[in-house]
Amino acid sequence: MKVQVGIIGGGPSGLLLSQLLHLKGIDTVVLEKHSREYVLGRIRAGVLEHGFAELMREAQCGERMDREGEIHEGFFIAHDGVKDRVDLHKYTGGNSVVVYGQTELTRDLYDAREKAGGKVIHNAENVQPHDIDSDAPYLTYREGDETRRIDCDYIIGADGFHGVSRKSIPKDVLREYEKVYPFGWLGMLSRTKPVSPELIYAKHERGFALCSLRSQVLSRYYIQVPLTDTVEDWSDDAFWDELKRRLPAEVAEGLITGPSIEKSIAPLRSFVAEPMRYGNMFLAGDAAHIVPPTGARGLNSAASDIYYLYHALVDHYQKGDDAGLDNYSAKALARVWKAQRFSWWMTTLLHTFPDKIPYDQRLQQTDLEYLLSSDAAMASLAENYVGLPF
Ligand code: RFL
Ligand code: PHB
Repeated sequence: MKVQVGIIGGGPSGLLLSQLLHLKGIDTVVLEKHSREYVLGRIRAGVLEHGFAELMREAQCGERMDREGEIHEGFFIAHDGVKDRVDLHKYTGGNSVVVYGQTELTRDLYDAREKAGGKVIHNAENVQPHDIDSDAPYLTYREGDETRRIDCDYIIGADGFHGVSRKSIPKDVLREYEKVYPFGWLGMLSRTKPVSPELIYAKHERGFALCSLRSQVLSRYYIQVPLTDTVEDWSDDAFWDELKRRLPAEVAEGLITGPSIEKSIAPLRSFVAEPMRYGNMFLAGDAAHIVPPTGARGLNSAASDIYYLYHALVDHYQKGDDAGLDNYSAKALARVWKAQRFSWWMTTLLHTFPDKIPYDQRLQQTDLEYLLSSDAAMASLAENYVGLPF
């Protein structure tokens, strides 16, 4: 098989790029290691920035998002038994975010690819990029007993943090920056009415908590837990009790509990790999960078990579202009690092760090007091949360 662009990974990054390129007449194949059901079973992001929503519409995949997603013009920060509102709309001159689950968004992308007859190969085993530093790169993968080969002009590594593409870049070329936090998030999904119509990020000495949602009948809650905890350590009752302890009393009193549909623990990590291009292979999304979920930046950063790559590839195929491809890594990384900074800051502001010295604790408290008393600080938070311009 020969295609123009071979994409490794059928998560949101790979599927969105494939769909956008298809609409410009550029031929792609997506090789996904897992089944569609497996990919759609992973409960992940819930908050989309305006630019991402626009890209979904450009990909002709925005219809259900616009119908079922919720526009949020603010969120709350709870601390010391009270909650303060961050007015995104006011501080960004009218901007907002869309609450729409990654699962639903991925489903919409799969449906669009299927409808257009797009080539998405599931359960592709042992995917390998070859000759990526040459003008004739190709992919191989195993299907049953057969090894299949796909020749392409470009390879896109959109295969997430544990994928194969980043690992194919020689060690002396790739520079990796990493920060691992000494805790994780235990997330739980439940078919209950959310405790608040807008998200609540809660700072508490027992640990951070987040009240999020997927719709007005589907809640998503998180609590900070030690890395040594497992899902089995947390019964539904224990989760609800701990969540309540970390919320202001008036919020906790209104919390509707119920059985969990899903529970999982995600360790918190910041990671960037540079450069995001090697030869004719380009990295995008979690394959190149990870943030702790506190600032809701992960999926949104992936979308900005896709935005740059999409325009760069269209310029190449339609105008013979390679400037976008040549600048891709530098341009994407500039925005990636800003998302890193913001996610690190918001994580540091709101979590309980086991090894924090009293001086650091006072600084953290002061950081929050300053934020809540300063229009300039609020505007900075709001501008980053709704997403910096592409
Ligand atoms: P994905 O989603 O990991 O998809 C990569 C795909 O590649 C496949 N794959 C391979 N395929 C072929 N061959 C191989 N060797 C392969 N290895 C892997 C995988 O099966 C998978 O299908 O990466 P992508 O597309 O770059 O998307 C990134 C997002 O998934 C991620 O950034 C977000 O989920 C992060 N995130 C959030 N981001 C936000 O913007 N807003 C949020 O509110 C938000 N909340 C979250 C989050 C992530 C979380 N977890 C669990 C890490 C909340 C949580 C709890
Ligand atoms: C979520 O709903 O899963 C979610 C929302 C906001 C975040 C992280 C996760 O910052």
